[in-house]
Amino acid sequence: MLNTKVYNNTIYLRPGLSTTMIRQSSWSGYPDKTEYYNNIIVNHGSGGYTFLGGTNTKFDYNLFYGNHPTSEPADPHKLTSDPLLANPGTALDRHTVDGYLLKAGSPALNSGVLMASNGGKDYWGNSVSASDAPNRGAYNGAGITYSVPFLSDNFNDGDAGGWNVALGPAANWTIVNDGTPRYQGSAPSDDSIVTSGQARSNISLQTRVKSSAMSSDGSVSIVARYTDINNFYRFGYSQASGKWSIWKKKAGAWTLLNSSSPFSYSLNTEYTVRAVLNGNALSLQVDSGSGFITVCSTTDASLTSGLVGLHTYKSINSYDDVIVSPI
Ligand SMILES: [Ca+2]
Ligand SMILES: [Ca+2]
Repeated sequence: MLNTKVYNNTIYLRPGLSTTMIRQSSWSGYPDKTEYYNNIIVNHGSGGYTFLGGTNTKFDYNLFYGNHPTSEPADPHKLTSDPLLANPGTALDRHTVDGYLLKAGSPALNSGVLMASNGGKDYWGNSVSASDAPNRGAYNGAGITYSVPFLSDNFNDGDAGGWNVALGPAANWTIVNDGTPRYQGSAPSDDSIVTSGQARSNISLQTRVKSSAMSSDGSVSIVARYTDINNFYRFGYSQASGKWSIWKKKAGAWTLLNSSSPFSYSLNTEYTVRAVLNGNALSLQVDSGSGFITVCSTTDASLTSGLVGLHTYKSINSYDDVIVSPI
């Protein structure tokens, strides 16, 4: 391969990984004159660079941040300051990459080198000028001043990438469409949980939920601080009690922590619910149509960190617009 240009990528390696950052190898001969421009390479792991027999490789105007292995290449216009990625490490799939936007004040803004025939658009559809210096990295818009959630999924890409079935048959979970794609848990007679994200402590977990069937002892819930199927908090509505409740499952044992007053929950009606976990303060909020009201709250200190999840027990529920935000 001759004269390849690799430019305006954002590469992120999370802590604990040793994945090679860039590797050249022989594909019926080693590459010659490969040039890397305007890339952001964040290395919080221990991955290095391997060029083997590649020749005339050039790096310029790249930003290298985090760990700097001895194999990291020289670069005449290298930056090593924090690129201020919005919330890196939060992508579920290629449609949930806003964590790689640049925050206002990023040193990567407008500090790249102009590339000929750059295609005119970045990954998000922002324009890329044919005459002005671009950003470094894959994002070419202005620095953002809002915060990007830890996790945000509307399932509108038709898949549930980033979600893992933790309990029950995988076939219980499918994307359905009622005008917008939603993620449905169908467990009319059993128990199912899917989880996503990274272990976190203090969060707001919000989703829209709609039940199409629920047995007399069924429930619909969202889950937080999940470490395994025996340890998590559950926030949801139980048909048996007719109330919203917060439960704890600790070392496999269920504890009902608190419940709301009786609630008239309707099938085929969408509710927007939110669990807020702040230290040992736990609350469950439901959107009344004119703002969220806290229907149930409690304190418990026994589970401190974990994933988020969706829980369906003896019911059929679809979830949409899952948003996990820092608080
Ligand atoms: Ca998806
Ligand atoms: Ca949707």
